[in-house]
Amino acid sequence: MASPLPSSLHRLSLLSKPSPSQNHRLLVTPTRPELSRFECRAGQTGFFTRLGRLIKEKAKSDLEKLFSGFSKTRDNLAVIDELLLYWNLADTDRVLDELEEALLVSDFGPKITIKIVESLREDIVAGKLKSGSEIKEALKKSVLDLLTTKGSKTELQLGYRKPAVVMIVGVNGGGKTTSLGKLAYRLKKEGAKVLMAAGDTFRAAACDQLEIWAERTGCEIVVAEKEKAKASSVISQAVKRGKEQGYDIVLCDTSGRLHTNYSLMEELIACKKAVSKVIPGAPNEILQVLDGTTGLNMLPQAREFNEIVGITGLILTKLDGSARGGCVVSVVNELGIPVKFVGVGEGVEDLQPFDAEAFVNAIFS
Ligand SMILES: Nc1nc2c(ncn2[C@@H]2O[C@H](COP(=O)(O)OP(=O)(O)OP(=O)(O)O)[C@@H](O)[C@H]2O)c(=O)[nH]1
Ligand SMILES: [Mg+2]
Repeated sequence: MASPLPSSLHRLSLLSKPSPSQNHRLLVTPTRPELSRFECRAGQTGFFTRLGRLIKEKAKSDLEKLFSGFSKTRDNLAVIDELLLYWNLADTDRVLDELEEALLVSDFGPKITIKIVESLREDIVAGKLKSGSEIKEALKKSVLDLLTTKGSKTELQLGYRKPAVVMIVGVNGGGKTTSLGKLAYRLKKEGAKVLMAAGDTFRAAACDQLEIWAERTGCEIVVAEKEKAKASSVISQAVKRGKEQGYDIVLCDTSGRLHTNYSLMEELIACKKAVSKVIPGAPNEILQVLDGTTGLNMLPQAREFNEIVGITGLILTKLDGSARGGCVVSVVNELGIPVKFVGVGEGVEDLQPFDAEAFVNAIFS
């Protein structure tokens, strides 16, 4: 997929600043063992817990971004307000039919939609909901419940040992590299020492794209020296360096692959194994990037990736360009995997930690 800057600029940025780019660029070559040793210091648990919490808290003060990121979905669902404004009991069936339509159009999916609408109908018939505003509140609460019962661990779980390792996986063009860059920016801003691993060895330009993110965020990066190097080898070397040189977090990019391509899926298994060989128990997070514009079509790929490598969290991207934000609820409900971040734009600050309540308020104005 296209990188965030025109390719002419890649070269320019790399060539025009030889020393910084050489500084941050670590080639994967056979190296002598480094002198520095990894030691698990006390208090590291606290560091990662604090980091996860800080990122989440900061996001709460940035609700504006989330709110504008979901504007298209909110526009789709605005019809619900009009429906409920003049709601009366005699009109229930028609109003609920139209509400159902609005949820379906926003990709909540048939299963969730029926569940929500039928529970509203029951409460209306039982006299528990007596006004349009009560119905709206009940609707928001049922969406919130769906999100929080199955996908509650939305903070990054980085374990207790340094470096924590995060692998980013997904199909082609979903926004993996961009999300990795934005995540590095957030982590770095909170004081973490971040190392990037250019594990997309499949596409020649992929490494350049990640290098631009490394420069932009001031992170170091491990890249393959040779073309078509094994992804697992680059990732393994990066994790080794991360361990030896006291990094807090190693973020590993991987190449895009279709969930139906078994040999490429096997390569992912190899990457995961290579990480755990260096640090038993790692990777701490395997985050799957899902393209929000594909709506419910993302479900089969998410299911397959999860079965093969075990996904610990989801990053839903491009929600700013999508009116199908309801798919967030379906994905969480169907897979029971938490959404950890949402991408709401192409800028460096446009990766928002997912907060279920803020999401519900952003889609139902
Ligand atoms: N609007 C918008 N665009 C995004 C978002 N996330 C990524 N993109 C854009 O999507 C395009 C693809 O992003 P990449 O990060 O290259 O995707 P990838 O998954 O790494 O692609 P491959 O490595 O080719 O599989 C780029 O143009 C990004 O700028 C987002 O949240 N919102
Ligand atoms: Mg990529």
